[in-house]
Amino acid sequence: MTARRPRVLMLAMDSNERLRGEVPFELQRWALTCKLLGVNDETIAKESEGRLTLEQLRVLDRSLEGDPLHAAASELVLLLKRHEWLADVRRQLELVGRWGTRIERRKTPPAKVFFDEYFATNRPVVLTDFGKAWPAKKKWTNAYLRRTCGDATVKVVHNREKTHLYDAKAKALSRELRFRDFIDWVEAHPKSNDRYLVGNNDALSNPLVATLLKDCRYDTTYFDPRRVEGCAYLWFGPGGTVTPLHHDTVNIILTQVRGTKHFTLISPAHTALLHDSHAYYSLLDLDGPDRKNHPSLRNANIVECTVGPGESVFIPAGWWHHVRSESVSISLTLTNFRVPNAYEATNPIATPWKT
Ligand SMILES: O=C(O)CCC(=O)C(=O)O
Repeated sequence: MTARRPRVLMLAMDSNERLRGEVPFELQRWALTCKLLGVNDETIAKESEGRLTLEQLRVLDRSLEGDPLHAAASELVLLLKRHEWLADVRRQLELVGRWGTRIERRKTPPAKVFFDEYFATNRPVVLTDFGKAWPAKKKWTNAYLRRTCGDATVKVVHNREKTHLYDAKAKALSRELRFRDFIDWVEAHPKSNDRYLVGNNDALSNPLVATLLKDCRYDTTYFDPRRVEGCAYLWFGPGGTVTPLHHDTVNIILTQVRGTKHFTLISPAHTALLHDSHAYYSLLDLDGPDRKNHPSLRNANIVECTVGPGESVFIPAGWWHHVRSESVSISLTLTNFRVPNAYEATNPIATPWKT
C-alpha cells in the first residue's frame, strides 16, 4: 500500500449496509485490486493488519454488484491475465534453450548474426571483444580526461545515498560542475554510490566531452555513425555505484572502457515485477532481502554477468537490469543501431528516446 494521504470515500450503499466507520480511499483501492486479482478475503483481511474485517470485505462485495466500473475492471483484469499467461509461456520457453540460465559470452559476431540471434530474439549477450581495439581503453586516464575535457561543465547526480529513488529522480538531484572537479571527487572517493555521472546527464552533448567519441571505434555495421548524437551516453563514477532494477524501452549495447561492472538481468517475461514499480523502476531491492524472499522473484530466471574493459553487454529492450560498478568505472552506451530501435510510442509511461 502507498503512504499517500488517504482520501476518504464512502461507497454508495443501503444505510443498513454501510461500512462501519469510514474506510480510507487507499485501503479500499488496495482491497479492490486484491479482489480483482483473485486474492481471497481471508488473505486480504490478514494482509491489512487489522484495518479491514471480513464483514467489511463482504459489504464491499455487495456494493460492487451491478457496478459497471467493476464489470469493466474485471474485463481488463482478464486481459491482463492473458498477457501474463503469454509472458509465463515465454519464461518457461527461455529455460528450454541452451542459454536458459546464463548469459552467453562470445566474440563479436558479424552484424547479421547479432541482429538475427540476439536483437531480433530479445536475448542478452556479452560480446567479449566489441571494444577491444578502442583507443579509449588505454587513453581515458584521469590525466587525459582532465586535459581533453576537464573544463567542460557537466551534470552529475548528487546525494544518491539520501533516497532509494535516486536514479528515477536523477534530473532533480543533478548539479552542474566542471568535469575536472568531478574527476577530483572520484579520486578522493573511489568507493561510493553518492555521486554518479549517469547516461541521462547527457555529458556528451557538451562538444568538449563529445571529442572523447573519437576514441571509441564502435562497429559501424552494428551502429549508424550518422546518428550518434543523442544516442551515445557516458557513465562515469566510483566503485560501488548502483543503477537499481529498471528496464529501458530501447535496445542498448554498453561497452566497458575502464573498471568492471556487474549486471543482473531479468527477462521481461517477469511482468510481476511491474506490480511493485515506479515508472521504469522496480522497487525490489536486489541487494537486500528481496532477492531471496520476494514472491515476484521466486520463479524468476535471473542471469548475471561481469564485464571488464573492452567487453560489451547487449541489454535487450524490456529486460530488467541492475548494475553495480566494482571499481572506478567508465562505460559508453549506444542505441543508434542500424535497424529500427524505437518502441516507446506504445509504452504507457515512456518519455522519448532518440534512436
Ligand atoms: O551502467 C550503469 O550504471 C547503468 C546502465 C544502464 O542501466 C543502462 O544503460 O540502461
